[in-house]
Amino acid sequence: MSYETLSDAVVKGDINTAKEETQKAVEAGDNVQDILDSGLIAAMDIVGDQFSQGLMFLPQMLHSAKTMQECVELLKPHFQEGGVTTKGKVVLGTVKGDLHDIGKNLVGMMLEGAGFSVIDLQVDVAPEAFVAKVKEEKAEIVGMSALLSTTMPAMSQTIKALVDSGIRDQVKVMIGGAPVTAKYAEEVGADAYAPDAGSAVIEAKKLLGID
Ligand code: B1M
Repeated sequence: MSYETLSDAVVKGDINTAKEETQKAVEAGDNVQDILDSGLIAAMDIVGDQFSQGLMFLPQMLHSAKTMQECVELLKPHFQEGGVTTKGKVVLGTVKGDLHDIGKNLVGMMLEGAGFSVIDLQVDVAPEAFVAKVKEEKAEIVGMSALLSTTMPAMSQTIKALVDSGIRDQVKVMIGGAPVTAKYAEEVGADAYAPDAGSAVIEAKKLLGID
């Protein structure tokens, strides 16, 4: 199925049409991952390009983001495989200085759907806040998201904070976000990098030795 109307609606920030199109696709039995990838994420790429070219400004970008988030809410129940959360605890957040949360939310949703327990610290999360939550929850994984090249260093600062607090060897670190690469993950000493939400689940399972 083509998701042009859906994509267009997200780019324009037309929440009603976007939600209608998402609902239609769900009811038609479309694959949820396809709706997400070809409809919603594709729209965000267009938004990003238009913003870079000066064809779109911050308020419109925000409106598109809100539209996408409302559509993702409609897809959410379809990501859940079951309510049991037994695979492990993940403390998740977008790093300090960074307010982008759509990708992080998708990662959290997919992890929960796969049976992980997710503690979401939301956005602009300071290194100390990650450390404190990992300690408090005895989490097995800490997941960090960054969408800005200027906030990527906060990932390495958070890893350093884990080392300084003496718990680095008790928790696995996974990082991701559009500007993040596997090479960067290696450089900063993360245990895993995932390019998208689906891969984040695969990597989280690998980190904990789950098949
Ligand atoms: Co911003 N923004 N933004 N923005 N924004 C980008 C990222 C940008 C690339 C746009 C552009 O210029 N082309 C650019 C960054 C350039 C750079 O540094 N490389 C940019 C900029 C510059 C800015 C501001 C600085 C603009 C300004 O103020 N002048 C500002 C910064 C604010 C801040 O954070 N301090 C800003 C603000 C905003 C909004 C608030 C308006 C809004 C965010 C709303 C929100 O998130 N609630 C926004 C948006 C929407 C975008 C774009 C258009 C879309 C981001 C998105 O949601 N993508 C974005 C352009 C783009 O990415 N194409 C852009 C969809 C999402 C599903 O993908 O987040 O990549 P993504 O997540 C993926 C993977 O990366 C991965 O899985 C996800 C799902 O598959 N993943 C992980 C993500 N986290 C992971 C963690 C993991 C594993 C995988 O493990 C833990």
